[in-house]
Amino acid sequence: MVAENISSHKIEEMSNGTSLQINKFAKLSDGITVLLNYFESFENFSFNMMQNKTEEKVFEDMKMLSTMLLKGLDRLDNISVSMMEKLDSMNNDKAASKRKSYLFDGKFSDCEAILNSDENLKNQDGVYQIYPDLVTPKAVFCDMTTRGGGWTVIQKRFDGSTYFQEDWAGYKAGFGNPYKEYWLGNHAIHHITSRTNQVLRIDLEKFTGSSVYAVYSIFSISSESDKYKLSISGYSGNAGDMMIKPHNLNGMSFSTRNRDNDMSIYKNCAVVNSNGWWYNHCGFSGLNGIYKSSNIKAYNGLFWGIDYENMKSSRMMIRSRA
Ligand SMILES: [Ca+2]
Repeated sequence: MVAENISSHKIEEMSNGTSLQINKFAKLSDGITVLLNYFESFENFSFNMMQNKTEEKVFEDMKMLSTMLLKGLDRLDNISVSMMEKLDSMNNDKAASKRKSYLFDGKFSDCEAILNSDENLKNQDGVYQIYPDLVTPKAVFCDMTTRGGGWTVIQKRFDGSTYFQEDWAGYKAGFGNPYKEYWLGNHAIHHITSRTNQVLRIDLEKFTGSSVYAVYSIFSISSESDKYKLSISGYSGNAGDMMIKPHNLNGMSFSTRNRDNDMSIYKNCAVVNSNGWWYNHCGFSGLNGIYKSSNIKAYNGLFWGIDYENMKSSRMMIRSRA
């Protein structure tokens, strides 16, 4: 088919483009026009097919036509993914130039500051040293890849190798191993999130194989004297918003097994859920509980959702908001 060749040529042209210039949009819009013509040609084709043919022949042609249509849809899917990636990349470049990086006396305050100091570190995920409070060094895992990189990972779990049922002091200081599983520490998170406006990104991997994420465009926690109170809003993503709806954790204090700061007068949600987290009358998120080896529904595990589905892995990370 001529139409097919034209569109595949266009698609190749579009997905091979590496430049992020605005004029790329013109090409994408051309591509959509070509695709629309492509589908129109299918329609004409199917009409012509019906003329003067046996039932069997029509059936055969219809089969061929549906195969071609599916191929076309597949291509459309690829195009939209490639468009989204391009847009995303453009937005990230624009945002990166607006974000502030902090370097005091050679001390990087977070992963973003490290990435901003050396663009060769892009895509170099790994453990780096930062000074969240500008005084105390801390080893941290930096995600230098996801959506432009520069993410300071504040929580990472994937195999249950780290004990997470720590008390207030433990959650304050942080624990675990940044090469493996860990909690960065409320003291550090407070300092990073109070210095500049931060975005929180949560990546979750399910036991069923799918990966989902939740982004909150506003995220910070207050000081220890204010019980590391959570400020969170602006959800987007496909994991479902389990921090604000259906249980609002915005404005809630942090609780641990030895500090009951939740809104329930009957229980300490942190004890019920075997973790340290922000709670209202408990909630539908808790990523610091006891690691489970299946997607069992349990509220003392690593759960996200109104049915308490347990996750295979989780990563919480922050970066400044442009
Ligand atoms: Ca309580």
